[in-house]
Amino acid sequence: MSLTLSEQVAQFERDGYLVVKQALSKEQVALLVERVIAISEGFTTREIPDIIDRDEAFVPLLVHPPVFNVMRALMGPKLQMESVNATRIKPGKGMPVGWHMDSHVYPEPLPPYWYFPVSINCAYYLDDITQEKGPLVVVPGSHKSGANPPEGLDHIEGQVEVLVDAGDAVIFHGALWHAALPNLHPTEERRALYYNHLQSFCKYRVDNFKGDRSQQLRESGPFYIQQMLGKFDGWHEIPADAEEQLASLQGSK
Ligand SMILES: O=C(O)CCC(=O)C(=O)O
Repeated sequence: MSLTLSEQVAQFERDGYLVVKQALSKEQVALLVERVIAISEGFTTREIPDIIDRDEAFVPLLVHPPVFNVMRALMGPKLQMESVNATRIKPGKGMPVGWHMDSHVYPEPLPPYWYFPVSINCAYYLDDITQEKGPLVVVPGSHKSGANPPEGLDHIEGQVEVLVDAGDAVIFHGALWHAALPNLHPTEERRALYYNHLQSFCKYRVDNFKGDRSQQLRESGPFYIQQMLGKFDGWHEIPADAEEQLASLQGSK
């Protein structure tokens, strides 16, 4: 049974993460897998950065309704991207990620408001993520712990492995403790996209979105695409026709 928007928000507030089932259709997954394969040739790193500039197929997910609606309910209308990356982990490569938060590392003791302004990531999984494939592991509620996670990948009391199907998205708070287990599958790849969101007045990692497509969309794209690619400083007005533009953008996919 699917959750209402307010149930999704309540679950996110409690746990620090939320699974959006079937955020992508089978056709969308097939297309995105094809494009991830094409752009990842030559990469040996876990992350393939700045995918907006590598293929236009990644642009519509900037405002993809099943995720964008939740993000706006959580963070408000002045969102932008911090980064948009992909990963493609081939069989035998493993490539785990130890415990971390996506928000910046901060020296302890953490002050009460260290985690504001919040960033919220969305991982779209393009393959079924079984235990063997190396699931995302999270510690529910850790986004409110006011502490940094330990280093490494040791078991943490209460940790949850997030097993998802291809096309599912996982939205998670920038302060949530999380890790990714290695891909131990003998023959199958583990592919995902990461759309990390933050408030439009935050400008860290400004080296992202420097390519021709990003620059052109930021200068003359529809309002929400301009905003998502970091055009504004947060003082900007949201134009009266922004929602109309958004509806036609989302409807035209
Ligand atoms: O690949 C994953 O499941 C999560 C990767 C991760 O830890 C991150 O994007 O911060």
